Amino acid sequence: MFIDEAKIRVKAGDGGNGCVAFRREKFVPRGGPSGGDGGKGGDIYMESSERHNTLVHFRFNPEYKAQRGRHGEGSNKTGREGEDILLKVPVGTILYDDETGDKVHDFSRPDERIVIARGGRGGRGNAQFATSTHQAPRESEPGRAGEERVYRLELKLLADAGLVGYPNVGKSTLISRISAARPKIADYPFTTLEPNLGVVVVGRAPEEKSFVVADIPGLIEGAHTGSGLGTQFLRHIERTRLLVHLVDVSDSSGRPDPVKDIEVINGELASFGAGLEHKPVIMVASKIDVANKEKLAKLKRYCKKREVELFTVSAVTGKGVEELKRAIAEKVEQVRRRQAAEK
Ligand SMILES: Nc1nc2c(ncn2[C@@H]2O[C@H](COP(=O)(O)OP(=O)(O)OP(=O)(O)O)[C@@H](O)[C@H]2O)c(=O)[nH]1
Ligand SMILES: [Mg+2]
Repeated sequence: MFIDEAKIRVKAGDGGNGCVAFRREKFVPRGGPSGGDGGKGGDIYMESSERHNTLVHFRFNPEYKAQRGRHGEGSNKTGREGEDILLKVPVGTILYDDETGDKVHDFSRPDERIVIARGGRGGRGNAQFATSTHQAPRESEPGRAGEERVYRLELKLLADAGLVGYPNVGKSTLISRISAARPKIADYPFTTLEPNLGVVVVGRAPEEKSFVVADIPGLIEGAHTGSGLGTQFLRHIERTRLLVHLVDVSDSSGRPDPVKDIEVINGELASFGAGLEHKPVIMVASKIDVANKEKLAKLKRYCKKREVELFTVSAVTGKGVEELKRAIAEKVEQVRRRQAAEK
């Protein structure tokens, strides 16, 4: 199981202080108390959202402080309330109190909203302390402190994009280039035996987008009948929003025809029987630093004819990797929106 985690510290706004003041009006010799109450401090809310998929935004930004309430003023003016803060988390996030380890909330559906730190109440102004026997009170209250807490967030990751292709085409090299995942990479087939998940961040905070990519073992002809590592692990990408299909266009693949490679892999995906062949695909020509020109040209013609998006990438030199990252992020977003609308 792959878990994304983050720790955040939240501090709700303090309440504003109550005010001590007395009315001063012409012709009224001794005005009564008129100190207003302090405003309430801002609350901090947490809400589940279908537009978020990972917790990385909290890693860049682990502290949140809501605005304090304004102090009360004369003429019975209550201080303005502090503004609330709303933190969005992906559906599936589980919130724990970091100190006690207790589970606070399980965000299992979209648009669930809870308060995670309550703002402090405003203090009462002296107007509130007046009684018939105590007509000129000089006391007032300070605002209460806003709640301060440390939480741990946990999210079981589901992949948005699945890397597919023959063994040795550079799937693990690519995921290690675009995420913090560090799978084993080696110059022989079937290096990857278990799926690896990585969180990919595109753009800079606060506008960054993120998605989860899965690197799985390579497929070969006949995988659906058990050749190589079989197709069992394809269930890990059954629910991804799209596939990224890597085709080795160098001579190291030992296979002469990249188009045949694509057809074999597509055949294996279809044989798996989960509809993987109908998922949106981004095609990637990999190892372009050592590309065989004819292979690359043939792949380009094939993709053009079929109107399939093709990116040319070297995971070793980094060429084309940024463009690919952005394209995957965009397509993930598109599919995510479409799926949310269909619900
Ligand atoms: N020249 C070059 N070599 C690459 C590139 N990407 C990967 N390689 C090499 O190709 C070999 C296989 O890379 P991996 O990332 O392990 O391939 P994989 O697709 O994960 O392979 P399996 O896990 O066996 O399915 C390694 O020796 C990498 O160094 C690239 O862009 N250019
Ligand atoms: Mg691998």
